[in-house]
Parts: sequence; C-alpha cells; structure tokens
Amino acid sequence: MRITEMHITPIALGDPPLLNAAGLHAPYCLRTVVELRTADGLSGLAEVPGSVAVDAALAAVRETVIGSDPRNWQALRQRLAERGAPEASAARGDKPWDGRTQVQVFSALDVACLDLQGQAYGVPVAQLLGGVVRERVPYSAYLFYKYEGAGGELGFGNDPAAKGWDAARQRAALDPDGIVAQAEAMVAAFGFASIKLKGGVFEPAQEVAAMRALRHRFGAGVPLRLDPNALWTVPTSIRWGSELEGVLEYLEDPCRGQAAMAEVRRALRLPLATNMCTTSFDDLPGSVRTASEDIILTDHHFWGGLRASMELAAHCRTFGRGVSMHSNNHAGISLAAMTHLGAAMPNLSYALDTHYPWQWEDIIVGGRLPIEDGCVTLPREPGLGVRLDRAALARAHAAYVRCGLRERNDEIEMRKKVPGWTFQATRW
Ligand code: GKR
Ligand code: MG
Repeated sequence: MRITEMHITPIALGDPPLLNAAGLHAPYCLRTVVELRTADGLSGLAEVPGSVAVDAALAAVRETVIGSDPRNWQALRQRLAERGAPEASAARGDKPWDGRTQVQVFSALDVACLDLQGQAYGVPVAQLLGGVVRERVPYSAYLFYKYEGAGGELGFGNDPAAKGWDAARQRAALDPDGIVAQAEAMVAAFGFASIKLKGGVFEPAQEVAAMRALRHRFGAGVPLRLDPNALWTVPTSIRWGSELEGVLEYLEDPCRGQAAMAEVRRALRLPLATNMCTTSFDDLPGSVRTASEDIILTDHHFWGGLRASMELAAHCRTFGRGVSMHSNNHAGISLAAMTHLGAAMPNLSYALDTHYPWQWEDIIVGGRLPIEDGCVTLPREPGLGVRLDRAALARAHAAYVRCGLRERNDEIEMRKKVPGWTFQATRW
C-alpha cells in the first residue's frame, strides 16, 4: 500500500463572536483538511487548526509522505522527525490555544494514515488504537461569553427565523443569566450531562457567580468546569478557587505554569486540569515532580496524533492523572477522530470538550455528526468512518479565500470592538 497523493485544503467555517482570555473569535475559524490518497483508490482524512504556517509545514513534508506505506506509521514518523521533530512545549506560546506548527503535521499524518489503515483492514480506527471500550463517547457542553451574532455568512445574528439552539447561538451572553440561558439551550439541543464555561473574560467574581448560577439551575448532578486560561495569579486562584470547592468538577488552568499550578493545587480541595501547563511529553517529568495537575486534557492535534494521545493516557494511568480532551473549533473529521480516541481510551475519566455545537457547517458526507444525550456514537464504518463532501469542502475553501483570514488572532478581532484592547498573560 503506497501513498500517491497528499492534498492540503485550508477552509473557513462560520464562528460566532466568542470571548476568551486572548480576545474575540473572528467570524470564521480556520481549519486545514489533509487528504492522503493511495494507489488502490483509498482516501485517508485528517483535520488540524488552520494557518499559513501549518499549511506550509504540511507542504514541506509532501515528498517524504508520498511513496510511504501508511501501515508503517513509525517508519514514516521517523523520517518526518529527521526533517523536523515536533516542537517542545516551550514553543506553545501563552495564548489559550497551542501555537505550535510542526506537531500538527505529525498529528495530521498520524490520523490520515490510521484512516487509511482502518479502511485497508476493514476496522474502525478505535480498534487500531487498542479496541473499543465504549461505543458512545460523552462530551461536555462548552459555554462562552459572547457578543450578539452567529458569525460567518449568516451575518451576525440577522436570522430572526432561527429557533432553539440556532437562535441561542446568535444571542449575546455577557452575564450569569445569559450564561444560564445559553446552557439551557445547549443542553436541550444536545443532551450534555456536564458543562464547561470558558472564563478569563471577566473579573473572577463575575465568572464565579456564573458557575454558582449554573449550579443553582442544574443541581449537583451536572458536573461543572471553569477555564480562565491561566489569567489568574496564584493568590487569585486560591481566593476564587476556594469559593468553587464543592461547586466544580475541576478548575482548568487557573494560573500559568506547573510551579504556580502546583502551589494552587496544594492549597485547594478542588481538582485542577490543564491543557496549558502540561502540553507535551517533555512536560511530563515536571508534572510528576511538581504534581501540577490532577487531569491532563490531551488534544491529538497538539500531542502528535491519536497514537501519541494513547501513549499519554498510559502515562496518566502510571502517574495517577485523570485524562480527558481539550478542543478548539473543529469540523466533523476532527470530531470523528476525537470520538475514536475517546472510544478506545480505557482510562478516560471525564466528558470531552468540543466546540462542535458552535458551528453549523461541515465538510463531511451526510452533514453534521449528531450529538445525542451528550454523546457521539462511534462511527461503524472502517477507518474514521467519515468521508469528504467535496462540494462542501469547495464551499468552505472558497469562504477561506474570500474571508482573508490566514491565522488566528483574537486580539486583532477584539480591538475591532474595544479599541486598544491588549492581551495580558496574567490579568487578575
Ligand atoms: O476557542 O476560545 C477558544 C478557547 O479558548 C480555546 O482556544 C482554548 O484552547 O478551549 C481551549 C481551552 O480549553 O483552553
Ligand atoms: Mg483549557
């Protein structure tokens, strides 16, 4: 089996004006779709966060990829590493999302090769990762403070006919009542049984009040999480974290770096999770030494693929960490990949994050994957179980060309609303 073609297609999908620690989401989120084709007519897919840097890094390895056997991933991985190894965690940057490039090349190729392998062997990717532990993978509602509007070509909330979640996705949510209303609509539409709020937007008191309002509305049976994306100091994290003891399932990245997280963790009776202080294998010795978190949120896009995330899960089991998953905006190929990983990970201890409800478009045959009772059912077909809708891909690529965005920059977007606004790595 030989890879004969590698296609790299940047796309843009509509994204509402969601607020976070680094500013505001642009009207489109960018993704890059990678397709590997084999001589015998198979097509293997992957999707990664989009940027010109990622696209260039993918294009730079095309010659290494072409001619490779996708069933021999470790051999291809080694050849790729000789050209440029995945970056260490220091290159992650200080934004809520991971700024590395090369590691996404490994992720994209790992996933697309697994998709090909699964199709060649007639089994789902989850079986290649070790076997299916659960057929229905639980996801969490992911709430955001947001401005009015839906983003993309829907035109900032000017669809008065929208109902249910489609209407709620357009509405502003800037205070605890708005967050509770958003949660009600999202839970009603998708049946989520856990709820996360993206914090780091308003002063801690306001975000803690929103968590209390959610607790009041949904009760102790619905686990809650808050993620200020490391914007709090250690004293702030301890002060407001102590208010959240008994309210949250876990507090995610209240402050920055393993030493600070470890200090907060020692002071609180509240589990801490991270996708910011322990983000790659070179962070694991520090995580063990400092005991910086209880739960590591893997993300196959940034740990180097699905197989790397399974390796991480084994470390988590060895060192007594819980494991779950982080997300950024994504389409159905990534949702399928995350679901195979969630289906195969024996020690998955929490519902996974997903931004999927915030988008309304997709690029896969059959349209959007359903989320029911808060779960995505593992696709049954061999490989990832999703196929490219080429007309939808062409539309999403045309949107990419038209929109002019070439990398994510939430600070620039925020300045359009709040002139002079600047990102601060630590704010409160
Ligand atoms: O989409 O604005 C966002 C999030 O802030 C995202 O970029 C983060 O990476 O969801 C993420 C997180 O858990 O930190
Ligand atoms: Mg996070």
